[in-house]
Amino acid sequence: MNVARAIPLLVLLSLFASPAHAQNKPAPKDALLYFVWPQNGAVIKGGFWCRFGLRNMGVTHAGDSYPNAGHHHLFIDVNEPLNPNEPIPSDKSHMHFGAGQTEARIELPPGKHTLQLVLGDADHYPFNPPIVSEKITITIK
Ligand SMILES: [Cu+2]
Repeated sequence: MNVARAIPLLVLLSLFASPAHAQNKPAPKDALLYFVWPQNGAVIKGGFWCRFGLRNMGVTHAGDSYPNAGHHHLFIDVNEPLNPNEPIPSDKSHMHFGAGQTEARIELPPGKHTLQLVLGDADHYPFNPPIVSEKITITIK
């Protein structure tokens, strides 16, 4: 894309982005998001069940704005920092579990991969403070 076309697009995008979300929903300070499985450093053969752990908050469906509750997101091989002012993207590396799932069957190509959990609110925004797990590295054989 050339610069002349890129600039109006950026202006347009920022116009759409600005009125979005007045404030991220508050999360309890003691909320803890973690991997039940796999553990950091795990070497796994083939597909696996990834199990999500959450303490001191609840799991609900996307679209449900109960206080202190959200739905899980699994980031696979994501290196960009989390932007708290944007909804969590939805693509192959940002998986949403909007039906309230607490586990998922994951198939990844052989090699090293990073996994990280992020809790999102009814509208897929991170909480304040963001509730994220440790970023773990696993190896698929
Ligand atoms: Cu979501």
